[in-house]
Amino acid sequence: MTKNISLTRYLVEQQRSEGHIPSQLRLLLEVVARACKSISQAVNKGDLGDVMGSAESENIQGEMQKKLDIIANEVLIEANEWGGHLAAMASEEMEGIYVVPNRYPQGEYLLLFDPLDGSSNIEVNVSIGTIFSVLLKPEGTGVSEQDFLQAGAKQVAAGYCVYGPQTTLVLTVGDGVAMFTLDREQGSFILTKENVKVPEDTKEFAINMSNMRHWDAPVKRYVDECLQGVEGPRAKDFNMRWIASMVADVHRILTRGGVFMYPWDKREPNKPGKLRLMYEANPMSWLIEQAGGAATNGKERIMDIAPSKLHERVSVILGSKNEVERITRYHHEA
Ligand code: AHM
Ligand code: MG
Repeated sequence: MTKNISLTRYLVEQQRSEGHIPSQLRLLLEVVARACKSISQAVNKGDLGDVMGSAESENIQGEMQKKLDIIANEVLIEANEWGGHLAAMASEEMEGIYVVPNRYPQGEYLLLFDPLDGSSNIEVNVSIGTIFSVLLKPEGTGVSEQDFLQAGAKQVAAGYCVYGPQTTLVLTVGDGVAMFTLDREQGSFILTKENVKVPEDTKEFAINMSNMRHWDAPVKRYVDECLQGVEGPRAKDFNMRWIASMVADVHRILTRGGVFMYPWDKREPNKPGKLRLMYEANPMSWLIEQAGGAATNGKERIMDIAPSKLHERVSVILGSKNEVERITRYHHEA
């Protein structure tokens, strides 16, 4: 790989060679990356800055907000609202959509994000991240929440930034998955991996085992077979990981394979799952598919689900293809 390809150069070359990225989308992605840089700075300050702890408020999902949830949300909005590339934004931390104010030109894209994924890991200094998804606004004047309700297959760009030992931005515009590491001396994201591939088979699964008694039979069957190791039907020993930051778990899977599950469970039977479709499951599913993996809700491909509301939840099974297909088959057989 040619050394020192910045995100800017990568995007310009994508635009030139494949015509994948119109200039407005290129600007949008650069602005999101810039926002991630500044969120990364805030995350790194930790107890030295006024960024830790609870914000003493609740979001629309009934979850307590941390200061960093709110800071990251504001950084993304302020960075993106003035550039003329967006019509509106939606976030895990805002009930309704945020329409670009009249004082700025309106663009043709819609941006959705989970500004700070893995909030429970902030205080314990474990990797957290930002997840984003980009859609095109349907034709017509004005913009409404309805415009956002498009299946994941309609995404035109998706990615995440993980704030861990390194800050890494992972991106797809539908031409494979590329990873960029933040070079703090240069202040820019540098391409460090291209054509990322998820191995089709794996011996590693990720699920919150404390919910085991609440799972549905197909999930129990799959995990039980993994736990039986060489003595069981899978005839191999499995390893388990659970970081409780989806960005970090997905990053591991994009790096060395594995399967991630946050399935429906009986704790709140009326909710299809914990994770949100539009700004968590869809972008991660597209990245995983672009890397040769698969993503389903147990029954169907996540990216084919037609959303009925902005903060819709979904059961998530994603990662190494053969494993995801097996778990999906167990659901169909049940
Ligand atoms: P958040 O966006 O409020 O941080 O919640 C999503 C996170 C995911 O990153 C992670 O996979 C999951 O919630 C962990 O949940 P649990 O604490 O139930 O294991
Ligand atoms: Mg999240």
